[in-house]
Amino acid sequence: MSYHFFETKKESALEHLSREEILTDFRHMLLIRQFESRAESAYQAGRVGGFFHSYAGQEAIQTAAVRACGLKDWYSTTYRCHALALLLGATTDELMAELYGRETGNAKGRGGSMHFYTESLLGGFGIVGGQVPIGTGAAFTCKYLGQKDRISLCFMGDGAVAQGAFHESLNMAALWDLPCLYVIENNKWGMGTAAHRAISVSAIAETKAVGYGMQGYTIDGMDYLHCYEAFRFFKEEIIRTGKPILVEAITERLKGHSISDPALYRDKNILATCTDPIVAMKKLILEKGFSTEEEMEKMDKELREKVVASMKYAEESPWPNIATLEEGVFAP
Ligand SMILES: Cc1ncc(C[n+]2csc(CCOP(=O)(O)OP(=O)(O)O)c2C)c(N)n1
Repeated sequence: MSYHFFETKKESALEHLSREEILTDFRHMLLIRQFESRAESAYQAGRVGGFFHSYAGQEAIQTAAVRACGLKDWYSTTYRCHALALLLGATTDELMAELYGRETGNAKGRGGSMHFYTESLLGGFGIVGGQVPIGTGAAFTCKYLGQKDRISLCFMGDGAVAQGAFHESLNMAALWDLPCLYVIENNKWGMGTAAHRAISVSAIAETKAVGYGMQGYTIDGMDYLHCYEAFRFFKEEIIRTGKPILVEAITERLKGHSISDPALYRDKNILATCTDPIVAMKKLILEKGFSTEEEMEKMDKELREKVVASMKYAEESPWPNIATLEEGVFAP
């Protein structure tokens, strides 16, 4: 399928981003990939339980969004939440310990892989579309408190747009002029169902936005510079107009839906030929002379060691005291 992407200029992104910022974001992307692959191996070794959804392949989107919008906005996302938590300041120690179900974990071992949070990340959500009303509420807060330079970024998968909560939230956000940036990360699959078999329209954001009286855009989620420029523009637009925006970021998940999914329904040739955002970023850095192959390999090795050290930290951390099991959790 061919997409009509929002137009951005690479040169313009390079004018706004310093060498240090690009290298920092490359480092973030490598850290996310290392975290996902080491955590996956811990899962397979029986050290991690529950669900586990890897963000591998989608790194450029949230890395660029956080770079363009900053740490002060509100963020919400799906159960595929490891990357956003890392980008918003959670440590590899606390996240790995959370996966291991330990007291030192990000949610004291209560949430596991799908429920990471930070001061500005309102959580990963296990219910498809569950975070959309939450992200909308965060945008309402910004407006209610008169925080004119603050927006809410709400990430979701393509599967969420068929949910009632999506419709009600977007209608309300448009009606009340709420500063919300809704980002559909279209990795082309909702579990094992191809998006085109579940969603009645293509160009999801552009088509659906019209029905809410919003602006809708499609972006290439595999291209960091393009994503950065696009997110910079979206935030500026939301602040300028006070109105929400709906975006579809076309991407590819490099793994199955979750760790237990071997993705046998998927054509392996597509994966073999699709862009890896990290490889693309490496190419850009080499082209610009921002770093060398050796330096980048060294960076990757350091990050691997950092994540491996976090596995040791998690392993050695205490289990939650059984007497506190009901503390900090909500169950009706
Ligand atoms: C309301 C609800 N229905 C069904 C599920 C089971 N479920 C979990 S993930 C998923 C697919 C969602 O796909 P998508 O929104 O495209 O996100 P992706 O996993 O591809 O990032 C489904 C159906 C759920 N968690 N919540």
